[in-house]
Amino acid sequence: MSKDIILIIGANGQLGSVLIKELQTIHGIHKVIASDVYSVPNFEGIFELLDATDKAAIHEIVKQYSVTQIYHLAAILSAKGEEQPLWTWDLNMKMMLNVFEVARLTAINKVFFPSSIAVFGDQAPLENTPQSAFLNPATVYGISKAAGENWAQYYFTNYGLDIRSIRYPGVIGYQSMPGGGTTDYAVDIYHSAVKKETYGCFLSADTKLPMVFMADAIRATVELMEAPKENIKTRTAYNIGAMSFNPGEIFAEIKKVYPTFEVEYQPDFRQDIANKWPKSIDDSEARNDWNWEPKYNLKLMTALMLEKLEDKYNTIKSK
Ligand code: AKB
Repeated sequence: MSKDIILIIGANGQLGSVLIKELQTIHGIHKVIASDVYSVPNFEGIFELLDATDKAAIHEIVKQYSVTQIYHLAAILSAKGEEQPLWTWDLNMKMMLNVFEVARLTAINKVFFPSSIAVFGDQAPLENTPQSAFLNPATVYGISKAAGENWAQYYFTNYGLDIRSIRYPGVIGYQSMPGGGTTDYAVDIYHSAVKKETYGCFLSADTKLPMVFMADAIRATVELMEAPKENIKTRTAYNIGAMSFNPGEIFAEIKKVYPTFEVEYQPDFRQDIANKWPKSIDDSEARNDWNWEPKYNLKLMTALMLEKLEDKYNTIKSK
């Protein structure tokens, strides 16, 4: 069993709520401290209420539990962020810099900070977007992630702080719901299909975006964090790719299982965000440096999403 004590900030979010279980399995349930600004009922493990804009509060938890690693997952995402740009910037930057500063001043040996494909804008090639493409993000969320990547590089260069990061594409899982993102449609659509509702899609049928299944996203995170330090050549954030599809293609895949399922396309402001994001990702550096390799494609993921969501809704009905 590992000697590390892990603090997860944003443990109730889409990724955090799944990652926490994986980290509990790897490190032991008493070695993982989950934290968020709100609590969830029946949480199994150690949980602390934590507002990450309060640096002293983060410091206190790190001291209290002798934390050695932090996964900082809390952020306002792309679509929600556009509603209140300055508030989003303040919040995302403050939480992140608080985490980096506490890590610098304590015995933290590794930090995980998620970045996103939102760092790219219309100056980057849309297909096979390279690791080192020019970054001109069009959303406040993307700007905050691009700044965060540069801060990660700065803390590594100047203080030797081992911060590791991934530019996540849209993450799709049955365990948790995303909130406030532009790629959220690719989770919502499965829920509508299983509930036998018509889905109102906020992106057009041909809007291709890169996506990753939750199991692959979690494995990527753990593999990056466990990779030997000398293998980590990118100190901003790694591109990872897994699959790319558009709403029309995911609809067609679902329709094979639910022939009566229907989608209505009602593009809104999120269409403009998606239009500037990569359609597919060149992740050769992640593959070379820490052997990243996705396992799920659209077909495999759809089969699993529908099976697991059917179980979930049937259990709810039978209660
Ligand atoms: C979003 O849509 O904002 C996120 C992301 C791609 O970072 N899912």
